[in-house]
Amino acid sequence: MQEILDQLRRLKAQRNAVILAHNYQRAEVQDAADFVGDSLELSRKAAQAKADVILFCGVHFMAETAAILSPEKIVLIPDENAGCPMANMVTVRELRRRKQEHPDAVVVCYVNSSAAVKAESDVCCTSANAVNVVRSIPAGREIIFIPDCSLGSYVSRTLDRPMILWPGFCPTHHRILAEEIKRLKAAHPAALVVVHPECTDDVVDLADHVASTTGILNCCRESDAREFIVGTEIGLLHRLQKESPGKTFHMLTALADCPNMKLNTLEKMVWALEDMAPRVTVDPAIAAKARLAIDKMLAVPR
Ligand code: CIZ
Ligand code: SF4
Repeated sequence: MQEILDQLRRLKAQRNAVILAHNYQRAEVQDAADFVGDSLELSRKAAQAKADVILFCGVHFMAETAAILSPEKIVLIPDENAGCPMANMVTVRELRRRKQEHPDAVVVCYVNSSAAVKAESDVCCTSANAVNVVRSIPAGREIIFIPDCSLGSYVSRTLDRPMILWPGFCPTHHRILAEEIKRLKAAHPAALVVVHPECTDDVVDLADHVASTTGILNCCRESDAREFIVGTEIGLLHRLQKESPGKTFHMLTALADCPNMKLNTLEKMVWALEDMAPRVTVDPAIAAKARLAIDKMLAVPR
């Protein structure tokens, strides 16, 4: 392990690279990174970094967002098969057809989507700002929310605002079951229940707090509670324990383990910097249009 970390450090200096890791990455990948965070935080870090190369340890759409925000940098991903099934649940063709059926609708696109789909959308959102993004759209305007029907439903119910939802979902978060919360809550009655809005409605309804990965980390760090029942991808446990030592975390299920996130390993990080591949690039015309939707999101007050 030490040998591989030394190799990584040497290659990082040689390539003038910055290593970014998503909150759901393997513990050792997170520990080897310069920054750990959610996809948008990481893309912003990438844009600010004075590096020539970004090694993005996450899934493909996240690396694409980094490439869109840093067109002058080389973006590498340790394993090019690290895709996101939810992002693959909407295609440009299907979206264009839906837009034709609702020509006046505003398309709000969760960042868990391809650059090409973002380019067909009006405004992006993350799980952290989805409620504010939708709130910023004038009442009366029809909204098509893609691709996550669970996040869409959470926003719609929070704001009491009907939206046209897309039938996409996160297979990992949908493994988290309401009955599991009830069982853990009975065993740990003092624990606070914190879940990600990619979970199903019945899970969200049982939570004390619904938040993005960064929101979950902040909530658990700042709360007076000592014990938490957490409903999200299990990779977050590493940062939760690191940032809130002494507190107890019950992850809702070990089955909420995203196989795509876990494809990135220390070995593949070394190979990527050695080979300068696999590279993630976005067609400039698509990147320019996708950037408009991302910038519109960034302009929404938090
Ligand atoms: O945008 C991200 O990083 C994802 C997928 C989740 C989150 O809540 O941070
Ligand atoms: Fe996609 Fe879900 Fe995996 Fe995130 S956890 S990359 S949304 S499948």
